[in-house]
Amino acid sequence: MLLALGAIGAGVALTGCDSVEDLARLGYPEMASDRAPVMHDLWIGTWIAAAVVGIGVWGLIGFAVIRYRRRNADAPPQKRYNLPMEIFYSLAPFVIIGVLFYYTVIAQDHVLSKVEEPDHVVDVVGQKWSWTFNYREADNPDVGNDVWEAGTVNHSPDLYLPVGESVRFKLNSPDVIHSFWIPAFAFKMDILPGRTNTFDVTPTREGVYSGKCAELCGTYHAAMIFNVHVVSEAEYNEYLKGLAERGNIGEAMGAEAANKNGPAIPEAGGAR
Ligand SMILES: [Cu+2]
Repeated sequence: MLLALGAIGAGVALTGCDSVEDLARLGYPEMASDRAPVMHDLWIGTWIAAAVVGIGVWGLIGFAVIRYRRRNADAPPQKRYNLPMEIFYSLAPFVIIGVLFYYTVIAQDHVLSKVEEPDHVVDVVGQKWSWTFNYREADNPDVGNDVWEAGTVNHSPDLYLPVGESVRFKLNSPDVIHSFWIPAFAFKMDILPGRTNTFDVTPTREGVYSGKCAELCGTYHAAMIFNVHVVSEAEYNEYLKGLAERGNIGEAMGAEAANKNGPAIPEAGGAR
């Protein structure tokens, strides 16, 4: 028990939990999208399953240590088996995996579900080694154009999203496999060259969150960070109008186009 408390204490210290709410989420990020709660429940459920298994194993170890402790100098019998026990520990892992699999599939279906008509569409380009965001807002009377913003290795781009409105992300890569990840949204999806992956999400909480590439994609993978600003509709439109004023009208779907407004990406040999 002391060991367990010690392990929990060390875990809390190491993960930098600084409030009771952080602790209650067991390190899960603060939730900022409609997809996050179901992933949170899966996370907590998995921890509960792990705790039940852990306590059971510790209990059995303790029981065996005390019940079968050495009482005399004779060596214990070396060839014994216990059939029910062996069947149990062969089957139990399959049962555990089956239950976790079942709940994972349910959570996955929910997270991947599409909305009928997304309020906004953002074409994301993950290029070596930054991001380009194409906002498809030609039909939005407040903006009137498709606009884009591109980051570079030296400048992480900003992604603006209106709170409470659904967004469809279309993920494209002109070069290698990247992975689009906003931890607070509890969502991550690979970006594969030659194919467009899509997912829908509704940001639910205003704030600034971090986004990153979750696939080791080359030399400057670590530079593939971006800032996600979940803001009011008015602030969103204002920001996109600013992009249009900077001349970022139309689309920037390739790495070359994406990098034209910043310093060139340093070429790295063998990064593919
Ligand atoms: Cu990447």
